[in-house]
Parts: sequence; C-alpha cells; structure tokens
Amino acid sequence: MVEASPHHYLIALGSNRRHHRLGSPRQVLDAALLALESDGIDVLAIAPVIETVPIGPSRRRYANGAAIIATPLLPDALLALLKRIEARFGRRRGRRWSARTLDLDIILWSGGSWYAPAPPLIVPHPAYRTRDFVLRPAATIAPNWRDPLTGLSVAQLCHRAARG
Ligand code: PH2
Ligand code: MG
Ligand code: MG
Repeated sequence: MVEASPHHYLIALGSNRRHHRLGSPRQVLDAALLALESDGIDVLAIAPVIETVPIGPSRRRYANGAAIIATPLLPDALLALLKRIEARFGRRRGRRWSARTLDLDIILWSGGSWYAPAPPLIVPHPAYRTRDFVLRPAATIAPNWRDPLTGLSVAQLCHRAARG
C-alpha cells in the first residue's frame, strides 16, 4: 500500500495584523489551519497560540503558533502552497519583516535537511534555533523532535533560547 502522507513537517504560524473579515491575529491563525486542511494537508497537532513581543521593525504584538502536519508534498511544493495561503489571507510582499496578516514558515521536516536556491528555501529554518516565539509553541507539540544540524531536541533548543 502506498503511504498517503509520508512527510511530516513542523510549521510556525505568525500574525500581527487583523484581517478585515476573520478578525484578530489569533483568529487568523485558527483560520489558516482550517485553510491548510481544506487544501488536503493533515493537521496532526496544534500548539496553543501565544502572544509575543515583536522582534524586528514592526511594533505590533504577534500571535504565534505551531503545528505538525503530514502531506505527500516535498518542501518546495509545500512552500508554494503556504505562500498561496498567505496571499489568500491578504499578505503583501514588501519590506522585510513588516507587519503581516499571516506568516507560515517551514521549521523542520521528517526528511532531515533541504536546500533549494530559487525560490530560496532552507530546512531546518536557518534562524529558528534562537527564536523563542517559534520554539515555545513548538516545544508543546514536538519536544523530542531533533534538529538534524545540532542534534538538540526542540525542548533543549527552547530552554537555551529562554536562557538567552
Ligand atoms: N516574525 C518575524 C519577525 N518578528 N516577532 C515575533 N514576536 N513573532 C513573529 O512571528 C515574528 C517576529 C518575521 O517572520
Ligand atoms: Mg515567512
Ligand atoms: Mg517568519
């Protein structure tokens, strides 16, 4: 039998802008998970959403979350799908790290490492190991998932990031 969804991914969700119809950043994240499901992605685990202070130029607070998903898509195809969902939610490409309605990032995948130059995609996400706003939600659903580069678990990375 062919396995329907062989790849597992840890994805990070972020929003710091209301959506005119969906509402608050937190409601945007809930709707984004439903959008993933209606696009055929299996959502296996959802972390409780947290509110975080913005890192970078935007001054609005973020709602941040994480999910474990399963899909037959390889990272490049999944990234294309995530970008289409971001666009459907009104995300505009502009200044780096400007306020956004929806940000969907691939953090880890079950295949280990992935690198593609165009469009640029590196998995594991090159910056997630020090980002508390990614690691805190991630550690609630994937504490034992090991980073292939450092060999550290998500829980260990989370403790380190919290210590600063
Ligand atoms: N995302 C960024 C930049 N800064 N800060 C917080 N707290 N949460 C985010 O999701 C976030 C950020 C770029 O994607
Ligand atoms: Mg992104
Ligand atoms: Mg991001």
